[in-house]
Parts: sequence; structure tokens; C-alpha cells
Amino acid sequence: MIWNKEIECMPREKMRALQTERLKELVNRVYNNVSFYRQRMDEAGVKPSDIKTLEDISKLPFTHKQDLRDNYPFGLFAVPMKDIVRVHGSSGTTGKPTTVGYTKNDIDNWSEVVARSFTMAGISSDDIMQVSYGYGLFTGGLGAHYGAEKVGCSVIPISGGNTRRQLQLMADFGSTALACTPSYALHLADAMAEHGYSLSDMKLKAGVFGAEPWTENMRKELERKWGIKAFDIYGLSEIMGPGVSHDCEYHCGLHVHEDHFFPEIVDPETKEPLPDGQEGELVFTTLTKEGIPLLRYNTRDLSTLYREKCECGRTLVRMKKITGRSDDMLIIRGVNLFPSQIEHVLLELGETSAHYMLYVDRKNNLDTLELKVELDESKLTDTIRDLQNLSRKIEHALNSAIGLSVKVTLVEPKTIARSEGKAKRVIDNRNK
Ligand code: DLL
Repeated sequence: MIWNKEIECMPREKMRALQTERLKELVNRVYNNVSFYRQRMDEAGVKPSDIKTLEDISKLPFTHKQDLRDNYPFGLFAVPMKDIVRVHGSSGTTGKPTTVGYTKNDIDNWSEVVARSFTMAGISSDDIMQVSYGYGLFTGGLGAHYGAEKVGCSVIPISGGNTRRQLQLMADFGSTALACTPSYALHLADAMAEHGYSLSDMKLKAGVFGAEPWTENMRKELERKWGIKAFDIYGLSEIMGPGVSHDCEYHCGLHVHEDHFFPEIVDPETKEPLPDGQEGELVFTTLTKEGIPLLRYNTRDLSTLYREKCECGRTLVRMKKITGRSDDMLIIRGVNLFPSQIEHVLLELGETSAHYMLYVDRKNNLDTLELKVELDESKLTDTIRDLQNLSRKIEHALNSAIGLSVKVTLVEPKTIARSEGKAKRVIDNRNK
């Protein structure tokens, strides 16, 4: 099923024409309404009238998270506060939160893109959706909520946390769709037995998981543990929230709602635009947003764009599943490493759980890497020798996959901290 066939299957030339019109209007609007953009564009020597084609977008300056922080809280808003009907924010790990504002139209457009996204997951008005993303300043809860209501689902706005209650309501209400982070979905699956439930008590059919990177192997694991189809939902608060892109049943990348969010890929070093098929930093321009429109916002997420038509019939540009952020990349003894590579190897082996934590340290000027990974319940009766063999096997697999030696420590089930929202996978003690 397709939610908005006209847009989602629009011929590419027609989509380009729509985007060009919207881009020109946007650039005029921000130049006239936001002093920050007027100043940036003046400094770059570019006037709104210089933007005539989509390619001209490369003349525009980039925007970064720091620009939102510098203009905290509302300095980048392009409309008066009386037109803002909602504020969200992301806390981040350092410094001030970044705040974003939505007009009534923005909320309508956001609900539309989330509705399109959920429809890609086969979700319809027949479904009971449990929204277990956090409700609050984080965009996950309310973003999913409005989209699910637009689709006509019966929405259970349970928010994140309280695992026992999540499982109880899932069983009692017969939730058929679950929206939460993939790490929390894994935790919920593992917690079922402990709380006296089994898969036969549940009616779940689909999961829409996002807000953090996860691998194809994790998709298989979640599909197996829950007996569901698992989908990837991507987004970020600066651009809108969840629903910037989503994958369809063919899982060949995420369809970007490009009539609202224009994507580019740029070289992480030179920041020059890269052609389709090449990996780089994902940059978005919000083509319709009124509250806080952003020009060429560099997400730092690493992806690749594909424009061939998908088997599902959608012509929307696809972005490759995100494997990490350029600023989450660890450099260990000169080797680039993303936590998702560890997840891939662990699940490929399939001999431990997928709960892990990576500890980075520096001893005698040498980076060290230790992986703590939880044993599967079934391995608890193994002999010490078996367990030693298992850790050596994992060390070997990691070494050949990432080219680094990693000390693997097997720990008991449920000893690694669980997150109800975004998982924390790395503790880097090198700069302490
Ligand atoms: O995480 C919005 C969201 C909520 C998306 C619920 C999906 C579901 P922020 O807190 O601003 O917004 O964090 C955005 O999270 O730049 C990515 O690095 C990461 N991220 C979000 N979705 C995915 C995904 C929300 N599907 C940041 N895969 C983004 C990988 C993701 N990373």
C-alpha cells in the first residue's frame, strides 16, 4: 500500500521541478526572515536570485548543529512565536540542547510523512500501535503518535520505559505494531520470559525501529525474536523528527520524503557534493518547513543515495541504511571503527546475545579495545574451557573483520545496562 501515490511515485523530472520551485521560495523566505541566513549568504556572496536550478544549491552555505546552539533557543525561527504551535529539542551529550519549532503546517506535513512511512511498513487503520519512543522534548514519541493517528491506528501512547508494563499492555491490548528503538525492542523481547510472557501471548506483526544505528543482522534478530517484519525509520529533530525516510518491504534503502527534505551527500573532508552511489555525509535542506527551515544541514550521518526506481513502485530517492555518524567513528590505532561493525560480527556468529559495550582506553600510548558481551542464557552451563574457546572465536572473528585486536570478555546475561531510548555502546576513557 502507498499512502500518497502522486508524490511517492512521481516521475523524477516532475519531482525535480517541484523541488526547484520549493527551493527558490525557501531561499527567498529565509533570506528575508532570518538574519542568520541573510548574513551567511551575504558572506558567501550568494543572493536568492542566484538560485535558479537544483544544482545551484551547492552555492549555499552549510548549517551545523553548532549554529542551532549559537542561536539557542529560538534564534533561527523564521516565523513569530505566535505561529509556533510546538517546540521540541534534543539534549545531546554536550552543551545546550538544540531547539526546533513547528507551525501548524509543519505538524501537518510531519504527520503526513510519518503516515507515509508507517504505510510502507504495511501498517493501517487495522493496527494497534504501541508507541514506546519517549514522549516529551524528544521527537520520537509525539512524531510517531501523530503519524499513527493519521493512518488511523489505535494508538497506545505508552512512551519509553517500564518494561513490565510495556509487555503487559502489549499482551492485553493485542498491539500489532511497535515503535521504539531497536535496542529497546531487543530488550523487550529478551524480557518476555522473565515477566511470564511468551510470543504466543503477543499479536505483534510489525516494528518501526529507529533513532539509532542498527545493522541488517539486528533486523533479522528482531524479526526472529518477535516473529515480525522490522522496518527502519530515520529522522532527526533538526530536520523534523522521525519520518524523514523509511524503508519499504524490499529493504533496499530508505525512501526519503524528498518533496519535503532535499538530500545531498558530501565528502566528509572536502564537503564537496558526491554523486549517487558514493558514501559521504548526509545533508538535508527542508523544502517546506516554516518554523525553523534549514539550508544544507549537515547531519554527520553517513549514507549513500540511489535514484533507481524501487520494486515497490516508489520513485523517491533512497538512502542506504545508516551505519554510523562521522563523529561517532572511533579511530583505534589509526583504524576507523564504527560500533555497528561489532554488532554485525556478533550477530553473524550468533553465539552470544546482541547486548555489548565497547571500552576504549590508552595504555603506554597504545589504544586498547575491550568488548564486554553478554552470554546467551543457553551457554550458562558451558564449561570454562568452552567459554574460553568462545571468547577466542569472537576475538578472531573481530580481528579478521575489523583488523584490530579486541579483548573479549563474556559477561552474564543482563549485566550490561539497558537503555529505554538510544543505546550507549561505547565508553571511551582515552581522554580522561
Ligand atoms: O532520533 C528522531 C527519531 C525518533 C528517528 C524516532 C527515528 C525514530 P534526534 O534525537 O535528533 O532525532 O537524533 C537524530 O539519530 O542524526 C542519527 O544519527 C540517529 N538516527 C535516527 N534514526 C536513525 C536510524 C531522532 N533509523 C540522530 N538509523 C540522527 C540510524 C538514526 N541512525
